[in-house]
Amino acid sequence: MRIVVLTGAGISAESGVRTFRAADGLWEEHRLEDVATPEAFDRQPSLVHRFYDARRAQLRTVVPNAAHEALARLEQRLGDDLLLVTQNIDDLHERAGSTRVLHMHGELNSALCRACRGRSRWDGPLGDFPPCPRCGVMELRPDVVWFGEIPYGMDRIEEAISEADLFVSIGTSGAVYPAAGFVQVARAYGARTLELNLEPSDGSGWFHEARHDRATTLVPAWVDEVVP
Ligand code: BJW
Repeated sequence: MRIVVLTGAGISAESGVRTFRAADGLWEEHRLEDVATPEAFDRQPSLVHRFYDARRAQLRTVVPNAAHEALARLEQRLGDDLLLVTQNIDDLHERAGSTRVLHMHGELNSALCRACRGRSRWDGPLGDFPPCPRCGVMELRPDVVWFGEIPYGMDRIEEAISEADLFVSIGTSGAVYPAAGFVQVARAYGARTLELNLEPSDGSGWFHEARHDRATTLVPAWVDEVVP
């Protein structure tokens, strides 16, 4: 069975990583227009760097949870028949043991040079405007996909969804496109679709089946069903 799993902020919530749209979410403290658009970075690069530098530093204080671990176990059994697409910029899937992870919205531990377009692994802060390790120009930005930018890996994602028997969406509000539309793409290609989320997402009605509870409860139980 070929499976495409899409994850969002909800899968990392129980590890202590804040989601975006909850009452205590990141967008409560920051207007997304101020920190998550290329225009915001042009206007106030220091503010945007502070936002991502703090999240990158916090990442070192959290660990994967049972939901990340269950998906790593699923990959061990399914191998190439599983593609894990994540909207998350944290590295908790990899630290749990997943290797086939596509970060469609980029990664916190990566920097993108606006001069040479090179991507470099980056664990420290960017707010002191360090030079690009590749070209030396001080034009590094967080390697994340902001509103109005094209997500990474769209061709590979569409190909995998077109071949999938099952599409599973975990811990995402379904508020941000194109990820929010993957369920409709999957259905158009004939896949069965399943939502695992704390509450019904914006697109919950598109799924053949929806289960609502915490990811650390739902995901291990679902993985046990698929690979007993
Ligand atoms: C739990 C839980 C627990 C909690 N267990 N569950 C009008 C209509 C349609 C589209 C558009 C439009 N105007 C503009 C657009 C496009 C725009 C868009 O979608 N805007 C919307 C606001 C409408 N999209 C874009 O601009 C994208 N690019 C694009 O479309 O390019 C064009 C193109 C595409 C494809 C091909 C060719 C061209 C880019 C979007 C970039 C999004 N970037 C961000 C920031 C990334 C860096 C960062 O992390 O800071 O990505 S925004 C933010 O939202 C982040 C997330 O990945 C993304 C999704 O959030 P997510 O993961 O769903 O989190 P939440 O907080 O919303 O939800 C968490 C869920 O978990 C909730 O449901 C909880 O209940 C649940 N939960 N605890 C289980 N314990």
